[in-house]
Amino acid sequence: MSKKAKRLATMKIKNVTLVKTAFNRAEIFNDGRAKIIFMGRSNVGKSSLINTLCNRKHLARTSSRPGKTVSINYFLVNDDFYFVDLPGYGYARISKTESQRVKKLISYFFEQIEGVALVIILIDSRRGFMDSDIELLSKITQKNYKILTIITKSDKISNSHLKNQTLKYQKEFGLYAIPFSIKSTHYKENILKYIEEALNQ
Ligand SMILES: Nc1nc2c(ncn2[C@@H]2O[C@H](COP(=O)(O)OP(=O)(O)OP(=O)(O)O)[C@@H](O)[C@H]2O)c(=O)[nH]1
Ligand SMILES: [Mg+2]
Repeated sequence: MSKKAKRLATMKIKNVTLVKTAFNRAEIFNDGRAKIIFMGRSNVGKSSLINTLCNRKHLARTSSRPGKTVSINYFLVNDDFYFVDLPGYGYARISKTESQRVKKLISYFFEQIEGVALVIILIDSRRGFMDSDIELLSKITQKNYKILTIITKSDKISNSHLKNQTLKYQKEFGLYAIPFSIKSTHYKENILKYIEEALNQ
């Protein structure tokens, strides 16, 4: 069976393993497998989203304190492709040195990385796109990656506000947007379907 046909038959996430943690440039690695990248500000909910998609509570470590993920984590899914959890950026209370380190590591990562099937940018439903998001997005838009916006913590705002926000971001940035909340199973299938389509393109 072709890889594509196999994915269509098995997009259910069956197994997932953390195979690599990169703290610095030298540790960033590439292989032939496709990658789904999760990027966004500290505390926006990247690691929580990965856990929900994989049906695992503690696969990627999460915290109410911003700056939990400090390394680039590669999770191998179904022995086929990677979910890559990036460290968060843009947290005001983090030291300048640490903030610079994270930004440089992410920029370098995007310069080096191959096989990107999709970049998922996570945006907090209460905050919207912030300067640090735009700064990093502008660095990667030249690369012509397929980009998906996920509006996180959607349980924190009303449904009508969420609808307006979703449409606004789609219009403003021309990026398809899907809401998400860890408190509902409602959005997960939609996101998995989008990921599956990106992998098969
Ligand atoms: N109410 C609510 N809280 C959420 C949601 N998603 C994540 N959180 C909480 O937000 C906090 C941060 O979540 P993480 O998944 O660690 O965020 P992150 O983007 O990985 O953060 P860094 O690793 O620091 O960059 C945790 O306390 C989560 O429980 C959501 O949909 N709704
Ligand atoms: Mg994290």
